[in-house]
Amino acid sequence: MVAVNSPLDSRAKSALIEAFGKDGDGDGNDPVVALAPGRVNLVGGHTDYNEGLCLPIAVDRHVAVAARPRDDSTIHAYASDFDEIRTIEPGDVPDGWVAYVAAVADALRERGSIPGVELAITSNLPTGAGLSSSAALELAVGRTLVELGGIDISARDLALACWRAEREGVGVECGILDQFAVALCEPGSALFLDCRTREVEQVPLGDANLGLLVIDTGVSHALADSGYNDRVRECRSAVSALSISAGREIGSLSDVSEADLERHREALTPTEYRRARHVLGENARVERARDALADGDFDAVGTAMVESHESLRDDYEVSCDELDAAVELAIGVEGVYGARMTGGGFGGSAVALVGGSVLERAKEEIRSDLSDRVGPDARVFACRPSGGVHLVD
Ligand code: GAF
Repeated sequence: MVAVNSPLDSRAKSALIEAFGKDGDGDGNDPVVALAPGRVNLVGGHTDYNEGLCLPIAVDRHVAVAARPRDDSTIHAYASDFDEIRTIEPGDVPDGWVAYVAAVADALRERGSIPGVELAITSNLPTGAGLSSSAALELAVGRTLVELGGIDISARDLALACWRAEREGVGVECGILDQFAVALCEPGSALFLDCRTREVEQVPLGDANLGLLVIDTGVSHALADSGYNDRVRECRSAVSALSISAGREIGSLSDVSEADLERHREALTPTEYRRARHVLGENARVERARDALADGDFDAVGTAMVESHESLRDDYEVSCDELDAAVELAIGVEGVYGARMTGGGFGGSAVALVGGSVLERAKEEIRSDLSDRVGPDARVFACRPSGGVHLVD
């Protein structure tokens, strides 16, 4: 058994040996180990696939992958959380967690030669909790594969390859938020991401005494099975209707001004109108929150977070009772600047921005009411801003 208290990267190495033996079929060298973080998103929900803006922070919960090469092209993958070994050949389209491994390997084969590998996955990032565990798995696998394949690729291009893998290999029509956050966040900063230009700007948190609390509702979601792809389609149909009404090609909802949206409101169904109103308002909130964060005005960041949650709940309809209750609970606690759902929604987690000096007290206060107000499986934990995917010695 792998000791649960040892560092995650050591656990991944031990899991590799446990699953495949000391040397396995590999070359006897030490394995390559990558750590990829989860993320929270301060503001900018469901804007990424609308070419909009986001403001994520990577957190210090990770997926670790330890891998060593084989002399064939087969991937043997072990997930310690499921205690399961799966074997995949190039081009296979398997189900379950290994679908992410297969899709990333296939996407990277377009960039160079990927050897067969034995790999082990360990994690302290909850899955299905809206903290980007899928992207963390993709990036951790991808980082080890490019290292073993000797492929020269930037973090940004690795993120794009993993994004394509999730869309084409797993069937989620996601935007680039998660893969970019997991690849490009830097310790001590939030990442201002423009999903149209795919340019990023680090927004330093300075020596601000800030804390993050994650409230995992315990209501699990899988994007592929949730209403996520429906929202993507609703936004697409709003764009088509607006293009016809305006008599010009509109690329995305982020191309539309609030005045244009009102002018062409009649061309949209009430649902399309509310989806569009969320996206426009959310982009504006991200800009406000980015400026406020840079100015150290955390009350203003918190206000943008709460407005974001209300818009996701009422206009975008991706929240649920447990997420609403988690946000209500958090914003009632002294020292909490703001809170909102994070991730795709329909379950998962809320994130709260909290003054660092009151973090422990706020966490305990939230914890004491969690099961009554949010649900029996809910839990709260503190996390710190972290850096993006990296190799560990
Ligand atoms: C999920 C998706 F994967 C992201 O692309 C993003 O759309 C997010 O939901 C909502 O902002 O995490």
